[in-house]
Amino acid sequence: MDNNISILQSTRYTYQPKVPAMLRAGIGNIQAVEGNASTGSADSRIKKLFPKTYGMKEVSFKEGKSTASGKKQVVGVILSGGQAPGGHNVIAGLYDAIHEAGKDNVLLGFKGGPSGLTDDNYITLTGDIIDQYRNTGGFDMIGSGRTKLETEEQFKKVAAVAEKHGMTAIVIIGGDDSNTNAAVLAEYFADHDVPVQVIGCPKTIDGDLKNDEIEASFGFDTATKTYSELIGNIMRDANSAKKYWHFIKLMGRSASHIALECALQTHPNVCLISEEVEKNGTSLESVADSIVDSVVHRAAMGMNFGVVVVPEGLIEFIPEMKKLIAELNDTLAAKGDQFAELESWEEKTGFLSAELSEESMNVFSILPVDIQQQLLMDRDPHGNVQVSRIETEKLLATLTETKLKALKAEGKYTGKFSSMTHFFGYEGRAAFPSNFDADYCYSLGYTAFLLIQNGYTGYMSTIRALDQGVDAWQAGGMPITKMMNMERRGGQDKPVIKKALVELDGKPFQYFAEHREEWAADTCFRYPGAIQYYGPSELCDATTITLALEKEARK
Ligand code: FBP
Repeated sequence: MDNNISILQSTRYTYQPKVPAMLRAGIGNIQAVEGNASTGSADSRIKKLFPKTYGMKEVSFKEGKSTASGKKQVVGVILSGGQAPGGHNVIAGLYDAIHEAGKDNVLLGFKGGPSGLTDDNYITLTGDIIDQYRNTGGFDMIGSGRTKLETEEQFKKVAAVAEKHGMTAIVIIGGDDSNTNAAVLAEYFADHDVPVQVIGCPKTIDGDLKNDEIEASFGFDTATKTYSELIGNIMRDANSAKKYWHFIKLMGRSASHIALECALQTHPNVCLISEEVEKNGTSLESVADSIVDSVVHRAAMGMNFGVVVVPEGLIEFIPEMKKLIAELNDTLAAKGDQFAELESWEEKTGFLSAELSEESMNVFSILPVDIQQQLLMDRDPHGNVQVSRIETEKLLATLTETKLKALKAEGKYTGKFSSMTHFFGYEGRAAFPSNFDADYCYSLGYTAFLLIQNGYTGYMSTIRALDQGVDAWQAGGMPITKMMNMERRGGQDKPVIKKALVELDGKPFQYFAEHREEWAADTCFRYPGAIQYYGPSELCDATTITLALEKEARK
């Protein structure tokens, strides 16, 4: 027995991911079928920026004699951005397809994300290495990083590295920003006659890389199941001790898909949905008031406990905070070096009051200093505010407490309020992938190779019909440019993949909206428990409630 390996880990090594029936025909018996030209983006600037890769045809695969090239393939792969359960299985599926197609084919794993490609930091992935990571979480096989590939110098370096290794293709496993990198690199290569194809795979626990072709990004299933287990445990504790209000912030940088799915799984007393807050133009004060209403209401029924779920991106959707953050982003993008040289906090706030609008400075001034400082922390390389480091859950717990004290002084509230704050984020990103993510990811990796073998570039690997059984899943590819629009990043308009936010007229939100009052007033907590990997299919292979409700809506 190897004491360094848990029983679950060694058992998961031998799990055989289930793949769609069409992929079981074997690599020589899978045919690419081209569909319509993709002309997704409404912004004409995308077409201009991607003259070589805009408007390419959609691709699907079906059983039939392959017409793909039999040339030797040397493929480089990177994991990019935040960890998401299943990344190792994408690489395993890619590896197995590559070696099924030709024993001389090679898979190189570039370490630490996109910078591994520019710095030529790689390992050759062998069967022995792959077997140590099958069906495991994390990205530790080759690591990950957030370097943005955008300069000509970087593209030239990648082209030189590719030439040195005789590479035929690069697979970028990442979220919206990383797949934007993939699209930009594919366009550069096509424009400069660099004979290297670029294929993306849709990763992110956030669930916001979603559209007609990408029904779910991988990792969302496992991460939401992990958080839901933890929330359920806290609910049971709260319902036992009956003395705390738990404020739980959940990861998900912009969109509230994670919070919504976890709410559907667990039925918290309050769950804020950022997209609704933005639509209603709800101020920070009013968000806190809505929580206070719930606390007061439950206290009146003798329940001085409860659970509040807060999406980590909320802060960017509250109108006055959104304006403040946009101004801070522009200021830091233009004068970040100057700002960094200021030593004292007084100097920094003085500098900001000269740069920000009066309205934003007023908002900034009333925030607790911790939150002010968190709002000023470095942006990530893609210009995003690091919302995982902003303690919104503490801000809301503090505001709630302050308001309750005032109500108590006026004799309008007689309950007891004691809060606990939690942040669940990193706990879910490297969990053992659920069977769904293990199967989905393996198929995505396998399909990425089919796209390479059939000569495509600038495509994302897709697996569709995810709400049906694995047998019926459909493998294909979609030009990445179809998913792009222009957004303001780092003070400039940039082409990026459009983030899919929670649709307020969509079935998952509607279901939540219909039930939240009942969940607020009563104790309807639901306890999903831990992810099950072995046992009856209805227990182990169930996907998210979000996917199930979206399926219902399509009927
Ligand atoms: P990706 O978009 O790269 O998948 O990452 C998403 C995420 O997990 C967010 O939910 C979170 O806000 C962020 O990464 C945290 O980033 P970091 O790992 O750099 O702390």
